[in-house]
Amino acid sequence: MYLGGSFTAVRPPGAAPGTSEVARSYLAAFDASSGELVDFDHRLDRRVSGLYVSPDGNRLYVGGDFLSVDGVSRRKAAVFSTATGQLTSWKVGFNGPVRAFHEIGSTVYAGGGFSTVKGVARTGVAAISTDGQLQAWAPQLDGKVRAITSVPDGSRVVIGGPFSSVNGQARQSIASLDASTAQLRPWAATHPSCSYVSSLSRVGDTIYGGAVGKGSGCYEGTFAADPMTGIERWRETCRGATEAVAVVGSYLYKGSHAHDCSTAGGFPEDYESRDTYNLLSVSLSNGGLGDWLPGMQGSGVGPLAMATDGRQLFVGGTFSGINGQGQQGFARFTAGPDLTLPGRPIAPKVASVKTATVSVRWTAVTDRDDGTLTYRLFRDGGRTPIHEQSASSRPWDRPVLQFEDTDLAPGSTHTYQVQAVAQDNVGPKSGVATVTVTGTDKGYASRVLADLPTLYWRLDESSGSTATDAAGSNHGTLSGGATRSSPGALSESGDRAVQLDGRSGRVLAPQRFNNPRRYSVEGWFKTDTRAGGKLIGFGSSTSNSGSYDRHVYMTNSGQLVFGTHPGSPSTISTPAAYNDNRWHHLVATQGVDGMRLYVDGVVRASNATTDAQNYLGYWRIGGDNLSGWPSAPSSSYVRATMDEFAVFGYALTAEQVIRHFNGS
Ligand SMILES: [Ca+2]
Ligand SMILES: [Ca+2]
Repeated sequence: MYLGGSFTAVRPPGAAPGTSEVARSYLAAFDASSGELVDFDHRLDRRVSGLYVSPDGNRLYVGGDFLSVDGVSRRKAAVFSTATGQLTSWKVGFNGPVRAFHEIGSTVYAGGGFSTVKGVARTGVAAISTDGQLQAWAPQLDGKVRAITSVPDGSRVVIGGPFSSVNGQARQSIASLDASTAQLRPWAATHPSCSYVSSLSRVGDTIYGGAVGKGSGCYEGTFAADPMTGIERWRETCRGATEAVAVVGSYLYKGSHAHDCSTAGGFPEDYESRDTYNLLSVSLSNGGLGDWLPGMQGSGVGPLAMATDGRQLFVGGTFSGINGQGQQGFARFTAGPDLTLPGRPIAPKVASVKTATVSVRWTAVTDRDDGTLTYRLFRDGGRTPIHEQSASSRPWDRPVLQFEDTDLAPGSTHTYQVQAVAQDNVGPKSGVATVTVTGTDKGYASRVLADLPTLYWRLDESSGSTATDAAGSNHGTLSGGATRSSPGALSESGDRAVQLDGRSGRVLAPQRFNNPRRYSVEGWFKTDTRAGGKLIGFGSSTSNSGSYDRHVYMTNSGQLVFGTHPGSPSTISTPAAYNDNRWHHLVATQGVDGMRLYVDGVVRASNATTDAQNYLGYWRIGGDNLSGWPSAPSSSYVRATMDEFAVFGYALTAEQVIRHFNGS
């Protein structure tokens, strides 16, 4: 394993900076299995920024800013014998840094930021024979080359880098060239002028690459393309420069500072104020984000280099740690054993509101390199789980899981603990939750609370503008034409509700939620409006939202529509109208089974849509934007009395919905 960079010393893993250091001048070699430093010690006078081993394994090409090796002149490029470790006689001077090499037959193509090679004009890329003779091959570029690969039969060279024209034709940051004549060959995919291709890797009949953007909103993801046509098979568009890629197994690994992967099924910008994920993987088949998400510390960019021996992944960059452990500049990831444990779940939430039954709910945890975890639920300190279930989770998408423990003795007390398991690693057990089993079925609010709402506004206050959260601290705020103290939906005395005027009245949750994809919204409404309006919604803004879906609105004729926006509106509607001035119970759920819309305890409409629009938003009752939605009503704000609003972080089951409804 050869390593090049800006370093002047290396030290073993775990050693503190300045200790156990061995001098190495910008270039070093290690045993790829043991990590032991190898006796390959050459004195370069400036940094190394490109390394390449010939396909036959005999030659190590080194490029960079250096001018000499072991006191001998080598301007920006040098070749070493891998068998002896000695500098070879190959001597080709460049007037600017060399970043990339690619050998085809007896020709090596070199790319970088130079404009002459051996004193002859060559901009960004040149062809040199393996015995050091400059070839006539000379494409005309207007920029630099960062990466080089070739098509499977070696007849074409594909170059990537910050350039915009080749041979007088517009070619933005990627081009395919005849390996003999330097004439342009087809490359169908285009790249925006604000980004450039930083890395290329061909595996089999696919060329993979990554891009760096030069401004906000620019393409900075990865792609897979047909080598001969340049037609892309997929393009992954996470934001945050991709500096390096490597293919191992069925994933493309990328070193980047990804800060918004909402378009790749991942996290949106500003997710929990966390800036970046530096180490990610995407599926070779479709570019979808993988489960491998190690932590990297100490660097805002990169990793800057990735390499593989087909089984292990080697990562280089300016980082100081990996997964919270000291690891400066270089790290190795192996196929096994599984090193990271699942996290420790917080103690489950337990409640008993139904005779002889306990509801147990817990929030999924994550594991840095496993996306699907199995959960074991233990009762009363037992060694054998009473229940097991698997679920997928990501740091930005952790579902709430649940289990109903039935046939328990009323009055008995039980404890519950949960733990997560991944591959061979058993995570730590959660704290203990204790509950006493009820002998009688409890009322509406107890039933709702037992199902662990994310927020629950009873709307019973008689004054002020706060909608107190009975489940926690997501207290809502009434605004516009929202008035208090209307008689409530429930039969219990003292229940009150909020009246919305249909023009500006609404109640807004203060907390932003990240791209809910498994959730339920619940509430009661009473209206005789003929102008429709939004009853419950999710939107990106605290005023008129730019992104808005996961909403239930009433059409002018009184039908209810539940809609999400996974690229385009996906809606389900009730056949019946509900603007009859009676109280109705409304629940809308989305989860792995799709979307469901319940009215008065019964499913009235459903579909299989599991996705929605990816953004950070606020839950609300009352109006918000409805522009562009099917059968949109005259009014985006509903004139209605609303009560007992709740949001859950998972899809309520039909049994839970009817239990709530029957508790009213
Ligand atoms: Ca693991
Ligand atoms: Ca109420």
